[in-house]
Amino acid sequence: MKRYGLFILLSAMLTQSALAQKTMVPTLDQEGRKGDVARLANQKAHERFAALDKDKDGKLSRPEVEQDSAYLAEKFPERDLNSDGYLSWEEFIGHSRWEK
Ligand SMILES: [Ca+2]
Ligand SMILES: [Ca+2]
Repeated sequence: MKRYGLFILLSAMLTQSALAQKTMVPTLDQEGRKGDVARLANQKAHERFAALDKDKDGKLSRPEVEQDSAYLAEKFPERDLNSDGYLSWEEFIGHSRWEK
C-alpha cells in the first residue's frame, strides 16, 4: 500500500514536469527548428504589437485593441493581469520569456 502511494506521487510529479516542459516557451537563442519557430513567432508578435500600438506608447489600450482584434478585445480583461487598462508586451504575448 505504501509502495503504491509512492508510485502515484512519482507519476504525478513526472506528469507535471512533462506538462511544464510542453508549455515552456522556447528561448530565442535555441538552435534548430524549435529556435527558428520561436524567432519567427517572436518577430510576428513584435509586428502585431507594433501594428496594434497606434500611439506608439509601448502598451495597448483597450480602444487600440478593439479597432483591430475582436478576439483580443474579448480576452482583454483576462490578459490585463495587473488591471491597469493596458496590455503590456508581456501581457500581450502571455509570458515573460521574450524581451521586448
Ligand atoms: Ca498604445
Ligand atoms: Ca496591464
